[in-house]
Amino acid sequence: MKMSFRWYGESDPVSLEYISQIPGMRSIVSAVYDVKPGEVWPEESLAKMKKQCEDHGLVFDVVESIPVSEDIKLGRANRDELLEVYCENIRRCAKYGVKCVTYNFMPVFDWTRTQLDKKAADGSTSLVMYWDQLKGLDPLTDDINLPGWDASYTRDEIKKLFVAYGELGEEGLWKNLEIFLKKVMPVAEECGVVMAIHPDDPPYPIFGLPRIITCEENLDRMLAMYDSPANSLCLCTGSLGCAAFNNVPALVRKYSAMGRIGFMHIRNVKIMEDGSFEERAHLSGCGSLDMYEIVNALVETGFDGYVRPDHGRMIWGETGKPGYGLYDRALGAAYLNGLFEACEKARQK
Ligand code: DNO
Repeated sequence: MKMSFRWYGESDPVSLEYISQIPGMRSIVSAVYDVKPGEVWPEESLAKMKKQCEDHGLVFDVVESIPVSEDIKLGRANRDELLEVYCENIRRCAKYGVKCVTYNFMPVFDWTRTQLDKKAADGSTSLVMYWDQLKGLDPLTDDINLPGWDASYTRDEIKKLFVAYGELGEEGLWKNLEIFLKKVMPVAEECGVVMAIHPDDPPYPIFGLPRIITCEENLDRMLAMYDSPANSLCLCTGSLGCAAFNNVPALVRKYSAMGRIGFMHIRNVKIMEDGSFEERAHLSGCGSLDMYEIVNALVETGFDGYVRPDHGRMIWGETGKPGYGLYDRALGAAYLNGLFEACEKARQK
């Protein structure tokens, strides 16, 4: 496996120097942030990022994400043009050494949480989703403004998107995903890039928006739509793992054995009785997921893709981007490295 760390570019309060000091750190996961979704990424930006990483002994070989425009997901008239831009961005990333590109097919919003700084008894804070903070809210009539949601949409635009996705429905979204995969995957294959789709977070419908990358049956359906190692998963343990119907270690074992995991996002979550969940420290004992079983499944199936410690808590007084501070993610990387070493040595005996 190749250990990696997400870095938000020059504006990230966590520096490349600090990241390079984490033992075993190899790769940087980043993106070009100076253009809008749907635009071509300037080569100079990619070249600069590659050089900045190299200067710190790191490799920029994972992109998270090339965003998929709503118009592609909705199959609107300008889809073909946008798909061309998408493919060009994959080619450009490959030219600068990128081997893996993460993306998602979630309507309107990426991850959903109700609070980004929930304080635990020990004083640390983390991201949570509590059902009682969502209950009764209706996106068509209420002014919903959840933390982390794209603030660039006006209320009116959001309403229109909700209506459009309501009309499209799950099967419509599947159809548009298939069109996306059939256009993009041959390009990825040609330039040696693995495309890793991120699961819906959380993996069930929110406010009636269709969600399709959610469970084993749907992951199978997605992978079968284009049967190639280029069409892979970004298996996010915390996203799939906040629904009790997903057996995460079993999913990891199955898809890793099939060679269809390009990227692992590893974090722990605690599922509450009513289905709400809290992001917790990476350690198995801190949440609902068994990290040893997850790592062991990767080791036993010979996983050689990318791994990153996902969302950390804010600890030791650190401030910054929720989920993406230095300290707890670094602890996560150290813990995961320990699990990998132990599982690998046990296997060699
Ligand atoms: C959350 C991340 C996601 C992920 C996208 C991939 O912290 O894991 O936002 O980057 O869903 O496109």
